Amino acid sequence: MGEFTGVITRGINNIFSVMPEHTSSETVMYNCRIKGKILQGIDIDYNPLAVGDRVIAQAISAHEALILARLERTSRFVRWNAKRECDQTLVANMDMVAIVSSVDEPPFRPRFIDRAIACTRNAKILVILNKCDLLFNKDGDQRFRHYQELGFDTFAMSAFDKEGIVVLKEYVKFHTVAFVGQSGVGKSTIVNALTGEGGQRVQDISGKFNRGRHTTNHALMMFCDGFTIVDTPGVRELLVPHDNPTELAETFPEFARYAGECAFQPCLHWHEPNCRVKKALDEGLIHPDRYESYVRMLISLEERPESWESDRR
Ligand SMILES: Nc1nc2c(ncn2[C@@H]2O[C@H](COP(=O)(O)OP(=O)(O)OP(=O)(O)O)[C@@H](O)[C@H]2O)c(=O)[nH]1
Ligand SMILES: [Mg+2]
Ligand SMILES: [Zn+2]
Repeated sequence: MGEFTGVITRGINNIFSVMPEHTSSETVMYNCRIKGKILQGIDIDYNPLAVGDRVIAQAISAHEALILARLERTSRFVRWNAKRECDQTLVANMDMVAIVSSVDEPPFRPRFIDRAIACTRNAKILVILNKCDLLFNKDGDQRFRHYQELGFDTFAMSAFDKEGIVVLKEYVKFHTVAFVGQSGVGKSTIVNALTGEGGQRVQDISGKFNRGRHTTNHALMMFCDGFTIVDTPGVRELLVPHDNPTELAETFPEFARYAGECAFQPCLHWHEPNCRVKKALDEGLIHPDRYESYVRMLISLEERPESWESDRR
């Protein structure tokens, strides 16, 4: 086959599964390593390749190839890896990120959703509330509905309810969707219902939900009829990437309408005087918990060691 372009569907310990483009059968999958271990021209990152990356590879046998280069990414879901002190791309080139949360087991955590939004670069967002068969508290319900008021697509469902899955299928049709969220919210259960195959393992919980257990331990891309899905492992903590902090502010659509009127430009809407966003907050035009969520992310950026700027290059 020689050189070909393909997409990474899975990566474990620097062995990547690559599906060549323009083939319809999943059986033609290549196990790949990076040629020479280092990819040319790629920024130092936790991992140079992520699921969804398009690569140029060279076949060395019927089922093995070497990855020569990574093509430019159109989008990514990226987080800060605190242990390694660098940004880590979890999924690349998806056009939609489905941020899955749950009513309970584990409890609804809107600040996790806010972080996941801030980790999404250049993809449409769908905020999913799963486990709607469980009882939801009023605050949570109000906070979830706020995402819709902010202009995000939202969908409340139960993975066990077939009608909900049919509606969700319409949302994801013609898209490449990455499912992200805390561990145990039901990502794999939803993915399995959508794909109609028991591809990813689902954790069976009896009794109290165990926070520490992660069922899905690597991201996996699956090709379905009319859409493509990436299931990802749940993370307990999601830290926002170390970008320009103004980019963080831009992930809050409710700030945008006021940001142009701030006295300082660009404004972080924090300690700056005559900040129109803070005025809007005081006037009750911005949800206080969303603002709190923003400030916490901003502080987490400030707290990162300065060493990394110089380490990075
Ligand atoms: N009550 C209820 N339970 C659900 C629902 N969806 C999934 N579950 C259960 O939640 C548990 C966790 O589901 P998973 O699909 O493994 O969750 P996950 O988000 O993939 O978890 P990780 O792979 O660890 O990130 C399983 O016991 C599911 O049966 C739902 O809509 N309602
Ligand atoms: Mg899972
Ligand atoms: Zn401001």
